[in-house]
Amino acid sequence: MSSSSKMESLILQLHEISAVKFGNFKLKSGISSPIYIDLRLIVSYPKLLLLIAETMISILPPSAVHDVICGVPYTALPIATAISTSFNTPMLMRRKEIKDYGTSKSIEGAFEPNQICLIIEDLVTSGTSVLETAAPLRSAGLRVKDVVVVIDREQGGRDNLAANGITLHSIVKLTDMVRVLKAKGKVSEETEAMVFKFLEENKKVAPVTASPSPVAAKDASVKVRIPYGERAKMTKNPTGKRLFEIMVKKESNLCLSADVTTASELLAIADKIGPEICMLKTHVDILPDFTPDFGSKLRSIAEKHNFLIFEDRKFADIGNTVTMQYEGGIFRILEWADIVNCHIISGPGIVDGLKLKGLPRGRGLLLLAEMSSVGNLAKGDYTAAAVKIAEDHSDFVIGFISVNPASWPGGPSNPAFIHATPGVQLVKGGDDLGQQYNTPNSVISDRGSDIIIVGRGIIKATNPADAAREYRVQGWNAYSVNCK
Ligand code: S5P
Repeated sequence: MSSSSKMESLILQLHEISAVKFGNFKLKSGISSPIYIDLRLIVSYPKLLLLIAETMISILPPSAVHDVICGVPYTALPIATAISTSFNTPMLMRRKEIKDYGTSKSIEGAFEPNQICLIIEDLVTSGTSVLETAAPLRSAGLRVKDVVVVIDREQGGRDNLAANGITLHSIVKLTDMVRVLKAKGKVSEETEAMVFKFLEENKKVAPVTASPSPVAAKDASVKVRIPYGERAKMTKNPTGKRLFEIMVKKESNLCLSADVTTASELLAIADKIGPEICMLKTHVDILPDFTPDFGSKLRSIAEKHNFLIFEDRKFADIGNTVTMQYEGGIFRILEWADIVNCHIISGPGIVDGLKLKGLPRGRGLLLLAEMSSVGNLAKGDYTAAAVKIAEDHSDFVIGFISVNPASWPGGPSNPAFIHATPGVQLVKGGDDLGQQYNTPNSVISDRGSDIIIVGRGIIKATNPADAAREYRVQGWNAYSVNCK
């Protein structure tokens, strides 16, 4: 059989088992599509599964060499298994949920650093799922350069993947598939026209999270955001302005939460990850070897790599007390931290207190408007009160710690304010103590935030520098894709 008749036979078999359906379907990206492809069904047709597995490998160019393969969970797992056993290629599995106990591995299987891993996927629309699998593979030290899929929906996935250094290979493109089905009398001319029109109108689907927020799902492909550079001109606070400018200069909206256990480790990681970040967040009170020169040492690293220092002090007391906590004590936070944050539980007096000390030094303040942990009380009226306080003190308040600013009534507020969001990892999940994680793309693109704050996702990675680069690239792509 020639390769094109093999392809036709495969397309017809997929149609035969109803893996290709025509109608009106809502896709993962939120858009409605006249065609829906469900390759989960192939597990019931072992011969077809094997044919797909063999065809996938046969279409790869010689450049797509690989040592191991990894299927994107879950639909592609049986395909990857079939390829693995047919071609005697070792397989890896990516966990969707990372456990915070045991080995906490996100990749199962044996591999060596720098081995090349080929990703196997059933279908690509925006490429999000492939990127979500590539990221932990890369963080684990593997190289990912190619992905092979059964069907390319031709809706931007190829470009989104290429932007992340991954070449897409597909057995069949959606338009070719519909053309074959039309030629074989399986679909009408109207259906064919409808699918082509849909593809024409939806050529570029922004990468989105596995579970987009309802707000984002409505308009995931049409959101437009004001560039950080423009917003730098809107803010009244010099530190807020510098932060936006650094983000533009370094193409980074990544804040490292340097939650390590000693000051020396903190300084080492700041120097190592510095080139990737716009901001470094500290919890100075967890460092047993803190010395008075800590601040000046960290500041010289911050100057070297051009990032701001954010002490995550979460002040919460009355105005008079926080002035002393900010300036005095052992830590002398005011001396070295460009940015601090506070709760608003005690009312606006806390901002007045911090401002008294911080504003003359040009420092900035973030208000905790929302929190990432399960069952926290910072929502609704509380969040709205934070916005009001910020507006009243826009010379000192530079923005918010937020979780889903797109869900706030009226959206993420005045663009002069910056949103920084903790609870970010490459896969959605949580820890055993209430932390909840969303992906960089979900936080920036769907939830309308500006900065991803990442702690353990980088600190605990096998190679923190590689992981930081991956977060930076994902965070930046999620921003720039919606930026006009
Ligand atoms: O709501 C919040 C606010 C903050 S500042 N949730 C958070 O997790 N944080 C901080 O972000 C938290 O104190 C920690 O330093 C960091 C998240 O770390 P990770 O290891 O879970 O990424």
